[in-house]
Order: sequence, then structure tokens, then C-alpha cells
Amino acid sequence: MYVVWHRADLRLADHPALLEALSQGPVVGLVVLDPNNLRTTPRRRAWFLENVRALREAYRRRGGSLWVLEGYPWEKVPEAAKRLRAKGVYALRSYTPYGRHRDGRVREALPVPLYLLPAPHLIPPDLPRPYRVYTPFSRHFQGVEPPLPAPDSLPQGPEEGEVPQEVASIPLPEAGEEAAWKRLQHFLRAGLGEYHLRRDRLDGEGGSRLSPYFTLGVLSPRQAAWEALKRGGEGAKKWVSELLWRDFSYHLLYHFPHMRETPLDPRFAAFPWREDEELFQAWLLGKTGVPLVDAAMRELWATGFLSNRARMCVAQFAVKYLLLPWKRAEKAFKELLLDGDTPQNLQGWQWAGGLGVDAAPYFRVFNLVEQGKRHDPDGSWRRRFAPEYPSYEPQNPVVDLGEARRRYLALVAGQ
Ligand code: FAD
Ligand code: IRF
Repeated sequence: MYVVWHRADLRLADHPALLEALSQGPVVGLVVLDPNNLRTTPRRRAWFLENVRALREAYRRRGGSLWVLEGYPWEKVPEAAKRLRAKGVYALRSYTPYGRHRDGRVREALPVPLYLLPAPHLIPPDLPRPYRVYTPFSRHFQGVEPPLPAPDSLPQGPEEGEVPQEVASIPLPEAGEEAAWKRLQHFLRAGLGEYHLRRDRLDGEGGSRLSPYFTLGVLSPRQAAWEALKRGGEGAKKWVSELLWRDFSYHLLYHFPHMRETPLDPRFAAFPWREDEELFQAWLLGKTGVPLVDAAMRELWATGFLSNRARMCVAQFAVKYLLLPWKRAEKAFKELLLDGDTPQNLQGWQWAGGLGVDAAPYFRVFNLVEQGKRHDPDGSWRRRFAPEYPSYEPQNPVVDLGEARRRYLALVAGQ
């Protein structure tokens, strides 16, 4: 008997560890509900748990079983292995600081081997040479291998543990691999061809909205890139380059774990961030008087999702216009996102905030009125989430945009 331990890979298809374990003998799946991961907002807990439930159903439909245990992995994985008399535990390698720490502790506590197989990234995040700039990193992409099939049937085994119920307070997308696959197919048909032309829309309708699935590994980037490149064209090329940004995020955090606390650009290490609670709350709750920012933050609260363009704008506003403590803003933002992911969110904040990711020039400060007009030309997105504003012009804003911009530029010039 072998254990297949699922973490951020809540799927049966394109799962190298599951197939490898099956080639060795019968398997039982395992998810450990880890308090270190689940200390988060109800919406995010619910999204994770609903996908665990869907994975259990997928195991059952193929005749197999998924154990769900609650506790610290270095206690629960050995417990499962012992009770099942497993000869080994298989999982996909994790590249995040906590994931690596956890896996080290589990390996020490396990009396049987822990086999960690490479997860299907498009570029392995652990490339030995560290890159801080995206383009040279992305050149390591050498085409995509075909994804692995899901097993047709799974060996019968005992089942253990319940998946707790959690109330999300916002509507969630449909959980599970089938739902992710349906959304992928819809995007390939309706969105991929014009992706490069429509991806900047503030309403996010130019993108796939697959990020909540990628974050939990309900869909693998290899499955997505394989299907997109099969269709080909400008849109597919651009879309795969965005999937490579995801791997770039994992690469950055793997090589520079300190970016969790400090900007990659050392000039910002001692930046005079403003600890102003009122300003922070105005930003977080979408009450800044800047229509684009307010529409975006309210959409985030209401839906758990935001387009890439809107994320860039609100992160820039927090960092460059309000000089809010970037780390606190980054964390609060992540807790509201269904796709909130440590490497991608850190990369996004440090990139949009000009804090040292890639070659994003610090002096580039978005004009938030122009951004609104350009990327939501008919104003329908703004009206949906911030209907009190007749246009993208600020109304009693918490800062004067022109002054704040000059203040920021003067501050960075002096660093
Ligand atoms: P699509 O446009 O369909 O792109 C396909 C996939 O590529 C996405 O699902 C995502 O996995 C990946 N991707 C796209 N753009 C990026 C990017 N700029 N960086 C890294 N990966 C990317 N994405 C997250 O998944 N989790 C986060 O916590 C997160 N935080 C962000 C914070 C900021 C400040 C910024 C600027 C970006 C952040 N992103 C994050 C990246 C990006 O905004 C989202 O992945 C994207 O908007 C999701 O929509 P989609 O699935 O329709 O993307
Ligand atoms: N992984 C687990 O193994 N156990 C859990 O309880 C997890 N809960 C999560 C909750 C949310 C909102 C997200 C992700 C998880 N994950 C859990 C996946 C982790 O990201 C993954 O285990 C990673 O390797 C460790 I979003 O940080």
C-alpha cells in the first residue's frame, strides 16, 4: 500500500506522483487539513474544502478512496502511513518556504520514504541560476510535454475523515477538476483567440478566470498550455507567457525567500512607509474617492476576484500614492482573493509597486483616470461596483493624485 498526499494539487489528471505510486502498488489518497494553511478567511477555507470534497468524489467514482485528516502534517502523514501499513508516501514537490519546511519535517517523522516528484511546471522553479528579470527566465521554456491522463480506476481501500462544511459568504465558482476543465474549454473556444487584445480589460472578461483552480492545482499549467498551444495563434502565445509568469513567481520566491518581508530592490528596505490606519482602511474598503480604486476593492470584497489590470492599479495606488506599508497591504489583499497565492501575490505586489521584481521602472506611476478611461471605456465595470461615480475623475479623494505622485517621485529619487 502507498499513500498519495495531495497538497496544492487537488486533481487526478496530470499527476506524476499518483501514477508513479500506482505503478508500485495499491494507493490511498490523503489530504491533511493543515492549520498553518487554513488560518485564513472563510472564503478561502471554503474554496479549499470544496475542492477537497470534489477530489474525494473523483476518487470514489473511480472506486478509490481519499483520507482527510486534520492536524499538522508531520503528525498526520506518519499516522496515516502507519494505519495503512504503507511502504511509502508519494507527493509533488513544493517550492514555497513553508512547503519545503513542512516536507522536511514530514520526511524526518516518517518511518517510510517520502518520494517527492517534480510538479508539472512549464519551467522548473528551482532552476539553479536565479533570475530577477522575467525575459531571460522565460527563455528556458522549451515547449510543453503532453499532460498525463487520469487513471481510469483506482484500487479499493478504506475511507477516513470528513470534509468540514464552511460558509463562504460570497458565491464560489464550481469546485473540482471537471468544472476547471469546462472553464478551460470555454476560454479556449471563446477567449483565447483575442486574449492578447482583451486581457487588459478592467472587468477581467478578457482572461480565463482559471486562477482559483491553478492556485490549488485543480488544473495544471501543463494541461492548460498543452491545450492552448494545440490551438496556436497570437492569443495562445500571450496566454502561455502569462502562465510562465506564474512559474517565474515560484522561481523568485524559491531563490529569494526574504522577498516575503523585504523588497527585492534594497533601495526600498528603509523606505518611509506611512502607518496611517485611516488611510489603510480607506484603501482596503474602497472608500478613497478614486473611482477606479474603489470599484476594484469593492469587486474584490464581493467576488474574491480581480482582473490583472485592476490588481496592478490598486497595488500601485497603495504603494506609490498612499505609501502604505506594502507588506500589510499585500497580505490583506491576498486574504480576499480566491486565487490568493503567496508567490504570485508577492511577485505581483513587488512588480506593480516597483519594489524590485523584473525591470518595472519605479518612476512609472499610473494615471488612474486615464487607466479607467482606456480599460473600461464605456464605464460599465465602474458602474457595476462603484455606481456613485459618474466618471473616472476623483471625488474628494484621500490624496490629491498629482501631489501624491510628485511626493513619491521625490522620495525615490532621494533613496
Ligand atoms: P489569465 O489572464 O487567464 O492568465 C492565465 C493564468 O496565468 C492565470 O490564471 C495565472 O495563473 C497566470 N498569470 C496571469 N497573469 C499573471 C501574473 N501577472 N503573474 C503571475 N501569474 C499570472 N495571481 C494569482 O493567481 N494569485 C495571486 O495572489 C495574485 N496576486 C496578484 C497581485 C498583484 C498586485 C498583481 C498585479 C497580480 C497578481 N496575480 C495573482 C496575477 C494575475 O493578476 C492573476 O493571475 C490573473 O488576473 C488571474 O486571472 P485569469 O485567471 O483570468 O488570468
Ligand atoms: N495544503 C495542505 O496540504 N493542507 C491544507 O489544509 C491546505 N490548505 C490550503 C488553503 C488555502 C486557502 C490554500 C492552499 C492550501 N493548501 C493546503 C495548499 C498549500 O498552498 C500547499 O500545501 C503548499 O505547499 C504549502 I490557497 O504552503
